[in-house]
Amino acid sequence: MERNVRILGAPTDYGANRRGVDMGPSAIRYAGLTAQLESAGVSTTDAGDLSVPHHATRDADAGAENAKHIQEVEEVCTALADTVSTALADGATPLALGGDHSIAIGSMVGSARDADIGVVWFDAHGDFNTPGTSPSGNVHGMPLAAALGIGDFDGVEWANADGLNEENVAIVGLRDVDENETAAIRDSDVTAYTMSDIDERGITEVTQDALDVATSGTDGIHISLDLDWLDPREAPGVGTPVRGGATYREAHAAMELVAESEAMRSFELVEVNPILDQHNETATLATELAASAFGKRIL
Ligand code: HAR
Ligand code: MN
Ligand code: MN
Ligand code: MN
Repeated sequence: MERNVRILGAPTDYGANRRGVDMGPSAIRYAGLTAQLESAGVSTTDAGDLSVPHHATRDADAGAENAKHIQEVEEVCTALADTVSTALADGATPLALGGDHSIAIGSMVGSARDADIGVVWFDAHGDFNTPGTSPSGNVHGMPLAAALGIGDFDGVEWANADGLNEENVAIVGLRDVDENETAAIRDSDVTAYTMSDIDERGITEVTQDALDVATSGTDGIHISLDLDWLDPREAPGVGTPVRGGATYREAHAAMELVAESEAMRSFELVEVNPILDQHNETATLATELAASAFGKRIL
């Protein structure tokens, strides 16, 4: 049966301190997302954007210093979780467009509402902080810990992804992790691959291992693609660029393996910041990688 991808825009930057990432959904659409997806042989439906509270209507310093704008993040993620879960119930594959990476809480909660899922998290960062460990208070550095109910997030109902367990989470591409975050990742049962692992073993083997972790005993997987996973030379339009990331070819190779796994249940593209981008190239790259993840092949 043909896959129908339902595009869900989440134009929010409440989880990040860089304004501009809220324009990501627009930039990714202008870059030709639907045409790219259709070239991968899937049909698409664009459900438009979730409504996100405007900054002008909210206190700039809302939320605790160690979890900025947590109320707005909750509102957006709760709405996204419902939209993702409805898309799945309708037989579609949700593709969420961020927005900053805090939206992943909503994607994972929705995807794991009626299923056991695994997650592969492509990112320079661990996103494993909690309000207790975060050096910034920005929630986009916390979504994995939140969805897994780790640390301060224990008992935070709206953020907990029921059908997701640490054993089925793999992080790929780490190169910028905070001290306490490193300890939390080590103490957990998630599997983490650094850029050094990719250097040593190659992207194919590492991605395949990550997919094995995520698919083992689960009903399907959520793929979270933070564009800062790529090297800033390929993806300059991100809020928190870190040198030494995945190359253009490595990123495509990884997404092609995602498609080959045939396990994808939900997908998201996050952290595209058009204000910091050059000629929308990061958004364009996001559309191309999405096509690879949905099975686009040259021959
Ligand atoms: N680890 C840092 C923090 O918690 C920076 C993390 C966020 N940046 C992202 N997430 N784009 O992947 O603040
Ligand atoms: Mn991230
Ligand atoms: Mn990141
Ligand atoms: Mn659980």
